[in-house]
Amino acid sequence: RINKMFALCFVVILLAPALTVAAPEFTLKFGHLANEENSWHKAAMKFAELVKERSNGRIEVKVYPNEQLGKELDTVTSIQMGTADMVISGGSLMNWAPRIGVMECPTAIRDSEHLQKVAGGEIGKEIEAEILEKVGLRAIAWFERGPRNLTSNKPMKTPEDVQGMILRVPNSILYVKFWEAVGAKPTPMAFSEVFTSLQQGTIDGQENPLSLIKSAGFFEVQKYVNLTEHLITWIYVLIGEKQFQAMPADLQQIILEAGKEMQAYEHQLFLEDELKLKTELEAAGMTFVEVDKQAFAEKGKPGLMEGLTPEQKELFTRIVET
Ligand code: 2Q2
Repeated sequence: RINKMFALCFVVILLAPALTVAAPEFTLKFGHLANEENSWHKAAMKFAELVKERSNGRIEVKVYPNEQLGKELDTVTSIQMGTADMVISGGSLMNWAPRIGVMECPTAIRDSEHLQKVAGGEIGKEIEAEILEKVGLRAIAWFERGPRNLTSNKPMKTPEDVQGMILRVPNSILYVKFWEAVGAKPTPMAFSEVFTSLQQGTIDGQENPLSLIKSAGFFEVQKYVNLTEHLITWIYVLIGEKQFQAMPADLQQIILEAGKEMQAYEHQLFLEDELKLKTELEAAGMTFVEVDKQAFAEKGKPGLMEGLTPEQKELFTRIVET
C-alpha cells in the first residue's frame, strides 16, 4: 500500500514539469482556402511545427483549411478585428488596396521566370509594403502558383465557346472585366462555395491552377481542363501587423525565419506537384484541351485595360516590362 503511494508520488513528480509546460503565450489562428492535401496546407503545418519548436511552445499556430475560419476576405476582416491572425491571400486584397490587384491580373505575368523576378524583386517589395500600409497585414512568405486554366463540362477552345458561360471568379473586379470582355458571365464567389455550385449547376465552370483543381476535387464535377493559361500569379502568407507587433522581438524573428523556410518548403512541393498534376487529373477522368490562348488574351485584354485606373495601369506596365 505504502509502496503504491510512493510510486504514485514518484509518477506525479516526474510528470509535473510536463504538466506545467506553460500554455502558449501567443496562439495564431491561420486560415486558408485549400484543403489538407494541398501544398499550401502542408506548408502551413510545417510553419506551425517550426514555430512551436523554436519558440519552445511559446507560440502555437492553429491551421484551419477549407475556409473553416471564414472565407478568404472575411478572414482578412477578422484579422483586422483581432479574431483571426493569419491568412493566405493575394490579388483579392485589391478590395482594400486597389493598385495591388494588378499582381493577379490576366496577361501580366508571362512565365515562372518572369514571376520570380517580379514577386522576388522591387515590385514584390512594393506590393508587400502597400499591403502592410493599406490592409494592415504583413507578408511573411509568398508562393508561386501554376497558370490558371478554365474548367468546364464542354470543351472551350476559343472565346466563341465561352459566350454566355456562367463562370465563377475570385472576388476581384479584374477577373470580371477580363471574362466579360471574352464573352462569359463572370460571377465572383468565395472558393469554398465553388464545388457545390458546380455540382448544383448554378455555375458552368471555374478557373484555377491545376493544384487547386485537383485538391478541391473539381474533377468530380467538371470534365475538361481548357489550357487557357490566362493568368499566372503568386500568393502571400500574411499575419496581422497588430498581432505581429504584440510579440517580443525574439518571437518576431522566429516567425519571419519560419516564414522564409515555409516558402522554400512550399516551392519544393509546388515543383513536384507541377510534374504530376496533369497525369493525376487525367487519371481522375479529366480531358485536357489545347485552346487558342492568343485569342482569349486578345479578346479579354481591351476590357481589362479599360477597367484599370491610371495607377493600376502604371503598375501593369512595369510588371510587363520587368
Ligand atoms: O480561386 C480562388 O479563390 C483562388 O485561387 C484565388 O486566386 C485567390 O483566392 C485570390 O483571389 C487571392 O486573393
